[in-house]
Amino acid sequence: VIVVLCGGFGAARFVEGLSGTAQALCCIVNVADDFDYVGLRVCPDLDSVLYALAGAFDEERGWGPRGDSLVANAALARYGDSWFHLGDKDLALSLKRTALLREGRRLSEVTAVLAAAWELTATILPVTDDRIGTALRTADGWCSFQDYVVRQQGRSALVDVAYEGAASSSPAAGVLEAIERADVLVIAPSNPISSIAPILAVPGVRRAVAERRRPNVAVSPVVVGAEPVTEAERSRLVLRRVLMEATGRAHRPAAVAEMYGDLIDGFVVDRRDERAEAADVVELGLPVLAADLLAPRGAARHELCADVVGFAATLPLIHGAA
Ligand code: FO1
Repeated sequence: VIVVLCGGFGAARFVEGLSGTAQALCCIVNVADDFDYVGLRVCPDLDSVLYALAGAFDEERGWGPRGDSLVANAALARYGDSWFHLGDKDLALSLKRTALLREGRRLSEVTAVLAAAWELTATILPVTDDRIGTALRTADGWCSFQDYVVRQQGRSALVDVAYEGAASSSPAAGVLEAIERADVLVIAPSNPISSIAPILAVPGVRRAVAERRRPNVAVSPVVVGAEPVTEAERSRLVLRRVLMEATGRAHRPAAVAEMYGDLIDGFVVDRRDERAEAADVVELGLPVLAADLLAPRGAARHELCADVVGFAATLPLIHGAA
């Protein structure tokens, strides 16, 4: 079994490449940017992973299923509630999720029901069933993640980041077991501050990753040597840079490797960054694989994912040694 720690957009491309390969797949997903929108529970990262595994994710737009319409969103504009562009099909998913949650079911159970409706073979686990939230602080005070990123369009400078509720949350059933048992654990190329850090902030998760006696690898979300192509890529890059800089880090692959340093046995950088970045990662004591992280959908992406898993399998265990 391969376990992947996932955010949304960055992880979506990666898990799509992993699905359909020989090994079973379990995605442990961030929920700290979930929020309530017009009375509905919206879970952007769970949904991006679900659509990606179903082969339906709209990569161009960066969220939701391909070919979705915005009829309800346009109608909501009348009531001043259209800042979050939840498409019509996507709205249906959030409606169903909210209905099941109101019956008293846990988010992890609800996610399993939704994944089954899409006939997925991979497992999708929210890291916790509890409500946790990334909070961002600007000069005007604290605000929620979606408020800052989508409603305010990330206009003001960030000075701090916090994971509300994380310290008192518990991992969802199956999360720690999946981490313990996985043959390979991959930290997806997701935002280290807003996607991976909240997963690791759920009590027990970081320790379970550190105590594994099988390889852990991380894939760089940062590619320095290529310009973003789509608006979705550009906005994720800007958000990642702002969050990394606000927390005192450079926006570089080596800085991401350093963040995960005590948890991983190897790090994957884009081949365009090999010359500029690999030496600094090796300096941290980590073996490096250079691969085409921008591989387009289809065979190239499956190959990338197979290479990452193959690389992990060759690594001597160095994590948790400190
Ligand atoms: N991101 C945006 O920048 N604007 C949107 O209108 C928007 C709508 C949206 C709807 C459903 C969904 O699952 C995700 C959506 N996202 C949108 C992306 C989401 O907010 C991401 O969590 C953040 O943009 C950070 O990656």
